Amino acid sequence: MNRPIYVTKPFLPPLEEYTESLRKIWGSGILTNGGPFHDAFEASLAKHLGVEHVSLVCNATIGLILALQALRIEGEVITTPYTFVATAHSLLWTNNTPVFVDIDPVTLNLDPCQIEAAITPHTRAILPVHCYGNPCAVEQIQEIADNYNLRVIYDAAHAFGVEHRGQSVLKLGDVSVLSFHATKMFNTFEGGAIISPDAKTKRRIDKLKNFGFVSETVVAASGINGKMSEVSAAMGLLQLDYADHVRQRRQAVDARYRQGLEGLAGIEFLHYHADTTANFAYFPIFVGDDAPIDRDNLHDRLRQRNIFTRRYFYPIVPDLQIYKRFEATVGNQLSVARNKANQVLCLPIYPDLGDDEQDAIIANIRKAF
Ligand code: T4K
Repeated sequence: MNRPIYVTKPFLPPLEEYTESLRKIWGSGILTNGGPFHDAFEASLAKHLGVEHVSLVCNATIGLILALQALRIEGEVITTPYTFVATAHSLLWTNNTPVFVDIDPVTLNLDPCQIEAAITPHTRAILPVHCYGNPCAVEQIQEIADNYNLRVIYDAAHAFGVEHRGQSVLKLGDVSVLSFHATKMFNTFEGGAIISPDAKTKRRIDKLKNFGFVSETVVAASGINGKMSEVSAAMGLLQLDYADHVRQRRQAVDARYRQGLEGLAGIEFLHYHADTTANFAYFPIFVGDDAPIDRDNLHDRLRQRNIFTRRYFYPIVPDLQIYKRFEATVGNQLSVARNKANQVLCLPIYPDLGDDEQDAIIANIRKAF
């Protein structure tokens, strides 16, 4: 390829539309701290997602920290090893101990059958990730949480617009956290949102994201600065108008890959459950032992041709030096997660990806095989 193709390229609305919003911000002089764009985006986003209680934040990492703080989680938290480091980092920032439990080989999410064995008297919560926007085993996780009186905080960084059985996945568990980072299917440059189950939890999060201020002179908790600025909120508000278009384009890219790569020996795709309305946030392939080329060679070979795939999520979090002390406590010692991390390659997927570019990616993979 002459032009590099990256794993993603942010969708941007027409510049003139955004300039119009900037003009308003320039006119008002309100740049942050819950301005008119913040409030308008928060309300429109809730409507778009089909949820009630949304708190915008500056990014999902802070969002996860705020969610854990708001629910007063302190102790051991069961989470997945197969995720971006931010999931586990949020636990360390809140003085929690991550307990890594292996994933299911099909969903790539926390294996619900292995959760109970990891529960101890110190367990306070479960922090699952809807990895690649593929919903977790939500019913089983909730049943375990109810039986053991645990809270469930979903890292829904990838799950914008995803539905399970016709309902937003963001309504499940105690709290869900979305990411609107530039690399996500819905972006506000940087940003995110916390979905609360009730107005009381939202109010607490809204205070915590503003340093814990209750009034000008009263600070109720050691909150943080987690606010979304007006330029990001204005971007989010515009992006909502294009969210359906973005999803449709992604779906088309997903379908073209599945068709183009069909029949290659040793390659596997992500399978969505029949109950899932997917958002096509990522297109991971898994290069198995029976493939004629290994994952890293394929990655390097594509890179030489200006195609930049990513190994999300390699290495698994507990294999990072700083997490080695939190060794796996149960089951098969994370062998599924480690195996998948060794096989995964996320292919470029974004609305602007041209058919010719995608066909070149497919042709290069076929040639490598
Ligand atoms: N939980 C989960 C499960 C997550 O995946 C993430 C973040 C979080 C929590 C935390 O969310 P935030 O706090 O970030 O809201 C990226 C993102 O930085 C990160 O948000 C994301 N997950 C993670 C999976 O990927 P990198 O290091 O891969 O990004 P980078 O800069 O290498 O970008 C990848 C490609 O995207 C580039 O090669 C080109 C393209 N790109 C990137 C940026 C930033 C653009 O075209 N424009 C851009 O502005 O981490």
